[in-house]
Amino acid sequence: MSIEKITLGYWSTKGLGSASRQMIIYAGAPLIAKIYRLIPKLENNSLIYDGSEWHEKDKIILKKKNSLINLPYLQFNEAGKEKIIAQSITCLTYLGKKFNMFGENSKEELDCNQFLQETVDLRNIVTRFAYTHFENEKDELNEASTVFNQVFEHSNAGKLQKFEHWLSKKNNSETKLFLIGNNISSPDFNLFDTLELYVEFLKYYKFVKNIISDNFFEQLGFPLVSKFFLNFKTLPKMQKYFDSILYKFPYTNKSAKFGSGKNGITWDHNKEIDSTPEEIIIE
Ligand SMILES: N[C@@H](CCC(=O)N[C@@H](CS)C(=O)NCC(=O)O)C(=O)O
Repeated sequence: MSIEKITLGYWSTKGLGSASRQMIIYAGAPLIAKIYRLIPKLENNSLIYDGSEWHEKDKIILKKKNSLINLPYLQFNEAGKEKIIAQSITCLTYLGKKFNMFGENSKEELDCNQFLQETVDLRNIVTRFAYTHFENEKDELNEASTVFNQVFEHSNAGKLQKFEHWLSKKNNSETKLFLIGNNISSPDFNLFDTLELYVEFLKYYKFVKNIISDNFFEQLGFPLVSKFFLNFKTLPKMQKYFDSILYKFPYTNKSAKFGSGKNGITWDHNKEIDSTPEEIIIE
């Protein structure tokens, strides 16, 4: 019996679609990545971002099937019926349950839910910053320092110390390190994807001295988060994603100040054209 294809619709960026794309590929299910582009355009001498590839086409059609339609969305067949769901965390929960990557019992399932929300909080701090356009560089660097402190400070107020503390309570003799139990689950993908965005941030704003080595989180005093991150990169089933064009996508969309272009820089609409295809199939 062939495995059903799963469609994941999202912009031509990693953003909120990336962790779901990774999960589908990891599970070995055929992925149809529907891609919508946000096109920067000059209108009356000011820059606007045209999202009509989504807003004026598929969104109108899919809204008839799901009033809550948004990006990302998942479209799949279940028991012969077509289903469409929106909300990134609902997509990750659905995929986790479908692929047995949502904990082994009810306690672990609750932990998966907690960690999905915790990873949302972690991601939101840098995303809010990324989409802010500052008056000047000084303001940008000040705010980057605030983000850095909020995430990396070691007091109980810091966001990342929660993950380090949680991992320190686990039995770390296992060579593989996951958030919940001994097996991979949905929040692992969301944490990994968010950590990659922070790596880009740390390098771009020079918060880490050694950018050659991959152990950024260890350099900042989070050895177990670092172990989790480095371990995730070596997982054999992740390699297909790393080899794909999806992994090369920028983190944020064209309208973002940080991460919309290569290596954290802002997308340069004068020089660059987004030629991402409408559909990327990974089988
Ligand atoms: N809470 C939602 C947020 C979704 C959202 O804000 N999507 C943005 C991209 S990150 C979008 O452009 N949506 C398309 C739309 O509003 O139609 C989720 O987690 O999926």
